[in-house]
Amino acid sequence: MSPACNRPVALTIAGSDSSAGAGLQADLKTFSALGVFGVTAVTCVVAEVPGKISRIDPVDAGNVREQIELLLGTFPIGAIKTGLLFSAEIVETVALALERCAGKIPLIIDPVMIATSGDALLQPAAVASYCARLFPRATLVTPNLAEAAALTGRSVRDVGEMKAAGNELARKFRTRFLLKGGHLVGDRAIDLLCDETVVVEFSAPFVPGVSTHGTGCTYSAAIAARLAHGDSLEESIARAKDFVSRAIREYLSWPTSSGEIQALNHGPGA
Ligand code: PXL
Repeated sequence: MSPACNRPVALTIAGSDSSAGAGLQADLKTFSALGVFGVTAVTCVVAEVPGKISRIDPVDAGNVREQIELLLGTFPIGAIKTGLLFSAEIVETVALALERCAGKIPLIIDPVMIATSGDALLQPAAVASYCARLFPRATLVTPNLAEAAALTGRSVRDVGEMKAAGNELARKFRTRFLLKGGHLVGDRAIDLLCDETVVVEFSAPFVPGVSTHGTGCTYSAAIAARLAHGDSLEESIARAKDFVSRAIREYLSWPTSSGEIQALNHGPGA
């Protein structure tokens, strides 16, 4: 007889990254490394390698909905994260499919809009759907600086501007926002957890010169994994920050004829 299996389960609703450093592949690796069984609802398929996105194809919205409904009806899901949702139609579909678990399962929204390479990943019309349908439902929303600037229409280029933008977003959508300042110049990577008035800072030494492709996906997946284990939100963010910092610090690298390729190290070591 097999022993009782009591791993927490987390669901990622995200796109596939063929190079596997970001997207649902990063989420699954993160879930596994943190002792969580990951299940996936695939929203789109991205043909890419580091630094180059060559094609994105959405999955039919009806199929996205069916994946989510089947999973929610079958597994004891302890936390959900969303990554790249690609279009307004898929954002609306995800919001509808998650209605049955509103308020019952923690929901982390990583509002993926632009890749680290600068390529657009989200159709512009989808931003309004995020604001109307998904942010108000979230336990936490995790924009990077470019996404926070796009959502507020403000410049967000230092810690003071991060605080102002974070408090404004939290007030507007009545939920908490984690603004990720990893792209700020400095010797610390600083993130701010903001509600309407209060700000909690999380920081780690900045690691220069490493490709950060997939850090946002990995970070939000790690937060979801810790929430699925039952940690508080602040504890989950602190442990997720440690996990992503280590994945950057102990990055993987391959020499090729066209230069070095790097990827995050979701562990374990060699
Ligand atoms: O890192 C953002 C991101 C998220 N999801 C998918 C991606 C990327 C970046 O390339 O491909 C599927």
